[in-house]
Amino acid sequence: MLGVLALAAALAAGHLVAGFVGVNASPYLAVGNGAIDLTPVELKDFAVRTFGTYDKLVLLSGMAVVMVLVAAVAGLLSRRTPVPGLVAIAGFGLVGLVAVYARPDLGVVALLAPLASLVAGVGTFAFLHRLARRDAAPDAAAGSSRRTVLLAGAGVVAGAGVAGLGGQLLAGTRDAASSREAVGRLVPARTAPMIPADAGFAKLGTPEFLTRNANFYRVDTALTVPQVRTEDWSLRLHGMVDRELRYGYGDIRDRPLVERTITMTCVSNEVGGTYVSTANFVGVDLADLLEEAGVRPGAEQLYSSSVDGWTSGSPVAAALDRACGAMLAIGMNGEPLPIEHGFPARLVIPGLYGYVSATKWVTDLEVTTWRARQAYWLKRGWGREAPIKTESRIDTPKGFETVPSGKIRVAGVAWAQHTGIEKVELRMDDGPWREATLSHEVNLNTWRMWWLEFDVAPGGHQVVCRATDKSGYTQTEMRAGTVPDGATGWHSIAFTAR
Ligand SMILES: Nc1nc2c(c(=O)[nH]1)N[C@H]1C(S)=C(S)[C@@H](COP(=O)(O)O)O[C@H]1N2
Ligand SMILES: [Mo]
Repeated sequence: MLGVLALAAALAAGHLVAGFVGVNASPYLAVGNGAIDLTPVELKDFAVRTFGTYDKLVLLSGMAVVMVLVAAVAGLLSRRTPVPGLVAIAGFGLVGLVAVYARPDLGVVALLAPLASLVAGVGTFAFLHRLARRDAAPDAAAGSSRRTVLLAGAGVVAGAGVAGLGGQLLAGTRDAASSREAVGRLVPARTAPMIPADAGFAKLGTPEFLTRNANFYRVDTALTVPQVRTEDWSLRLHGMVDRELRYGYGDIRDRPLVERTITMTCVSNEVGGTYVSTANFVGVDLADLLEEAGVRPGAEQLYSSSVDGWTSGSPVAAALDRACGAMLAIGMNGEPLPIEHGFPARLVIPGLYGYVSATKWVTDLEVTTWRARQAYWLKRGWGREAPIKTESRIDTPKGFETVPSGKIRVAGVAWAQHTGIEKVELRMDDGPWREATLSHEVNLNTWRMWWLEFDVAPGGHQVVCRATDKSGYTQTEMRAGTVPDGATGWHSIAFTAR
């Protein structure tokens, strides 16, 4: 119990100080963030695939369980002498210090948080241990001093609760929600064309053509969503350019804004997966900003950084290609960017997986070469060039669903951003490939829905889909995993007709 109490005191003290020096300095979160950065790529990919958006909750809970166990065992080993407990708590403190020190987005002041943890943890353990030992001494007035230990323990719990909560409240006062509300309506000078009713087949079980912000898939390494207020935000554009530029939020907002309908996809999307969503993004042309700065010959990589230290490398050519429509986006589906999708500003480069194109909370753009800089996921084994692969997915029927026999409609979605979908074919059991009806094409950078009717007899069935894009490429049947540059293979669904 003493070990766990000391741990609670340590975490709470660190969290309180982090309320002043930046929430990511909280040792618990810093260690979690450090764990994310150190996680081998296969494990990270497994976590994203298995736990989805809950991957962070799973990580934090796992850490909590491990810490409580270690603290409890250290406490048990400290019956005679406080040394094992002190060593364990100090060890935790050191791990916290290293984790905060290693964060690219935290300064030296942030070290105060893990230091507070170290002092509070060690101090609490030594103090409670002394009280408890006195209690166990042969000449102790047993009852009264046991009560003292329990009272002290309760005091620690209360103090830790207040400190932890205080840290949480302090961090909350710096959140970006009110700044986001103050942005008001973003009115694009050029709006995206209206989405026609026949762009989707939601009634047949495919997704809505435009994904609501709340349903838009989310993938990032941030344990706590970065809180950046517009008044604190700026974007530095530098490197191999004729003149370095810096934009404030107003500089971007006051330019003529464009709106584009774009389907984003994550490289961690498995065949049949859901890390694909579509939105109307509002912002400015990345090519405009790059041309203002003047890109020098020999530039290859647009290396972008987020406030939280995450980085991404995109081909400069893709960012400059006006036909591609790369953006610095500040709005999404008629609202300022949601905080978890990168408020105040993010990159969106159609046709490339998110990790090489879609930096959220972006504050720095460096025009450089591939040799000079290596972005976050590149260092961890993912590919440098990562165009989105042509894919298709069956949404109805669901896997292992039972449907009435007779006429059934199979429906789904396909995407080949930048190239466009030419056709989607389906094969039921060992029948011939048949072409599905495609939805209205909104633009080449968005997904397309499809459906096809089959007559199915009672019994088990298997339906497979494959898309062909406008370059003439048909999805390969060869199954490949997501690492290093995106999964391949045909999506198939097994179902039963009754
Ligand atoms: N700052 C930051 N930006 C990021 C990431 C990240 O981890 N940190 N993840 C990228 C990845 S892998 C993807 S797929 C997209 C997802 O964007 P979304 O969460 O808005 O859907 O954001 C990209 N931008
Ligand atoms: Mo991603």
